[in-house]
Amino acid sequence: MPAPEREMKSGFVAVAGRPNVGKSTLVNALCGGKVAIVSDKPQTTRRRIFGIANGDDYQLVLADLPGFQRPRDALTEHMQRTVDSSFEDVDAVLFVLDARDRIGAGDRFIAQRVFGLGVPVVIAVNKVDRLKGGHIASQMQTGSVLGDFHALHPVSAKTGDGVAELRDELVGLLPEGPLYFPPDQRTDLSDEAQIAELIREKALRLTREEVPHAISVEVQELEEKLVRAALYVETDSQKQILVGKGGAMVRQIGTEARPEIEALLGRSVFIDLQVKVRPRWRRDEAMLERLGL
Ligand SMILES: Nc1nc2c(ncn2[C@@H]2O[C@H](COP(=O)(O)OP(=O)(O)O)[C@@H](O)[C@H]2O)c(=O)[nH]1
Ligand SMILES: [Mg+2]
Repeated sequence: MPAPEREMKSGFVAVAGRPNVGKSTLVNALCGGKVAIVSDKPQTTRRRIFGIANGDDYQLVLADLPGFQRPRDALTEHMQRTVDSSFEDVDAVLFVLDARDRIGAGDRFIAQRVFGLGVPVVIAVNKVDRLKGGHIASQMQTGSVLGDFHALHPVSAKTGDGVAELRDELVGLLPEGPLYFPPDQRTDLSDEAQIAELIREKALRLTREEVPHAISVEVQELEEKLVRAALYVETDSQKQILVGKGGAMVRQIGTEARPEIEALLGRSVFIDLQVKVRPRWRRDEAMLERLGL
């Protein structure tokens, strides 16, 4: 007799929370590998990225999202539209709070949105590695009045504390369903898009003030031994910063990105980065479309 088919649970969970609370870091931790780039600069996540946690009998698809914000230009407007549409048709919401910050108007604004969706909301109080027990307890208490939540988990995306329990909780909320992605896949982004994001992450880390927001990366060639990418900025002075003295900054970006790009591709590559000025690309609809934003 053939073995009975194992029951598969699968579904989608949208990840909500203010900028910088650690949504992307937590998605990476839940998926057991890096799918989304992380930085201490707001607006690091610009588009929706599916992070996929695969188990023997489940497939949990997490939608990592930009933080909620007031749109200021075409880019941030696209980002907010992405956030809005990502809450349609999800099986649950993971609402991430920062254990270190005061729970405030920003969190309550998001709470208004997510508790009205009619799906279970799981709250994660993240970054507990930075706090003592007493403070964690009081933060959990404050978080718990945000709405009628299904469960509340203290976690550290950084150390992994509480992450397995949180994953089990979310999987428990999924209906029976098919595999939406091949079971060895951890994200829906193409190799080109993942590489562009990794390069942008290093550029974000190495720059400050207005420069990070002005950077976009496009992979233009991906060959057996070569990755060619353009880093776009909006002004000549931003370009000077990104190029650095004698090209030192852009070289450093390539050096830092290469190990992760090679790990992703499973082969060694030469990385050719060019910094280009594209005035006002954040307001340019055609450019945003080209960049997948
Ligand atoms: N100490 C600590 N830092 C964290 C944790 N999770 C995220 N971070 C840091 O918080 C910052 C924002 O993280 P990110 O995932 O990009 O936040 P997002 O904007 O909500 O996606 C980064 O500097 C992370 O390294 C955590 O559990 N503990
Ligand atoms: Mg993020």
